[in-house]
Amino acid sequence: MLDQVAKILIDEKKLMNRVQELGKQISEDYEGKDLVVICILKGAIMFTADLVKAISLPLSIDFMAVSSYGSSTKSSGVVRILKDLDEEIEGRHVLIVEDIVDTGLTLDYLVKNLLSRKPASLKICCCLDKPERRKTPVKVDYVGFIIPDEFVIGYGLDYDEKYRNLPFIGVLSEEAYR
Ligand code: PRP
Ligand code: 7HP
Repeated sequence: MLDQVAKILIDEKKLMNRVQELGKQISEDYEGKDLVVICILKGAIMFTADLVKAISLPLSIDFMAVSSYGSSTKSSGVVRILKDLDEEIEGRHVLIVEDIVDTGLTLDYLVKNLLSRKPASLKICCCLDKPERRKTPVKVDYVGFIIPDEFVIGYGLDYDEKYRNLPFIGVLSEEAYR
């Protein structure tokens, strides 16, 4: 699998350090609040698992699965809900946790959808932000890393459902696309 990685963009140590910083900031910001962390499947699983361990507050975790990429490296622009939340979020403080914000279409859809359920507040925490690719503006409250316009894999991110289990963020080699 490693021979399909052109380069490592963010290594495991850098990821873990940044996750700790984000967890500390989120713990301060949500002190005394009823916090629901929403992990957007599947890409955000690794990031969410590490992030919630770095948050020193009582919280609940829920999951939503949406898809806009299918098996390609390009967003289809059409967001589909594959799995909805188990819990009600009305009156609660909601933090969406995503692996990456790219075109912004997924988060734009999610924000509109979740705001219609009347949470007390709604914020976004993303591990990676690729601002050059944005098609619609999205206000991301907590950002792990800003990255260039390269297709990345690992730490939850896939290409055709593979490479999610790499412990770092890497760039996929051109041979792997073929
Ligand atoms: C990926 C990623 C984000 C979204 C970001 O999800 O996990 O949810 O794309 O792209 P955007 O900003 O251009 O909308 P994907 O649909 O590939 O599903 P996955 O998380 O299951 O891999
Ligand atoms: C979605 C996505 N999935 C994996 N790698 C990337 O660079 C991506 N951008 N948007």
